[in-house]
Amino acid sequence: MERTFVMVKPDGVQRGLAGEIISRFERRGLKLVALKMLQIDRDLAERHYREHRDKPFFENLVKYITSGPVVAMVLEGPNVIATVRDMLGATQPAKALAGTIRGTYAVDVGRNIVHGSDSPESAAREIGLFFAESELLTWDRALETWIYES
Ligand code: D4T
Repeated sequence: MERTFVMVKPDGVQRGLAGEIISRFERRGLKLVALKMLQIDRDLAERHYREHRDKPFFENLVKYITSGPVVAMVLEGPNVIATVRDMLGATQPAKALAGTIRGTYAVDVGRNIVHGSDSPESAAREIGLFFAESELLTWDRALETWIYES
């Protein structure tokens, strides 16, 4: 069973879109196994975005992601990493397909409202950065057989 890390960024929270974004995942049939609100400090931001530390946009990225509360979550299901990435739309919102989250709510790469892990390795790393093992819940969903055939 695959897990992915998803985060409504400060602009998504400020714009009152956290509920709408979580709701999209729920309505799709994806299973929430962890959820919390927090404010990211500089140390966590630098660790989360370590692959971008030498990029020209890094400083602005850290400022942005630490600028207000975020809503972090873990979703679980078969192929959930790719499914979430498709639902988010392209990193550059101008290229995001209409109907995706970024294609519906965002226009600027520096304000692209939501993050989703891009690989199993990133997902494991990011989940570990934001959640303790005890915060990841194992629970039986009553609707499971109406969402997945087997
Ligand atoms: P995140 O990680 O925020 O979900 O974005 P993606 O996974 O979709 O894309 P990414 O890692 O390539 O970019 C991380 C983050 O940096 C911002 N960014 C990116 C930026 O401000 N300017 C840029 O030119 C790029 C490429 C947006 C997302």
